[in-house]
Amino acid sequence: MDSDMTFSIIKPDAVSRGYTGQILSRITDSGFAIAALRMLWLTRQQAEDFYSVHRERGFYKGLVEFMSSGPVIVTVLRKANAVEEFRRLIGSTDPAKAEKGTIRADFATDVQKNAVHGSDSPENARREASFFFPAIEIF
Ligand code: 3AN
Repeated sequence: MDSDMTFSIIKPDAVSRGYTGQILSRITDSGFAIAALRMLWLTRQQAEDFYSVHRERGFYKGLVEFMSSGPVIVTVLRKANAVEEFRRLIGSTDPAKAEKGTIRADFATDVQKNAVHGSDSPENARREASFFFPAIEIF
């Protein structure tokens, strides 16, 4: 996994509202190649482990509950400068503050149910991708 890759989750709110196809189209239309993709339903334990960096935050418990509330789509995406480019495409954490035309501005509900996750550094992209995919399944 190199610095031209990032990791993303289409979250339970967006999957359950039927936005998976539109969000994947936005992603590939923006020049990202899909290097790995899977649909799965996180257990509470997996959600706790994935978000363990936020353990001390007030929103942690609610976040774990939400992320394990329904199926998600996990993807590894490839593009030059992928982490930064993807965070630009999805917009601010709070959709009310997200720039017009971003995925969160168009598909998210609120700061928790914010439709998508995108890694915040190449190091975290590597860690998060390896949480779900063995290297042999990242193309
Ligand atoms: P981002 O996903 O934009 O990198 P983080 O890493 O600060 O944002 O937060 C991880 C996730 O935690 C967010 N995607 C969101 O679902 C949830 N979250 C962040 N801030 C809040 C908040 N103030 N209240 C509720 N949930 C939050």
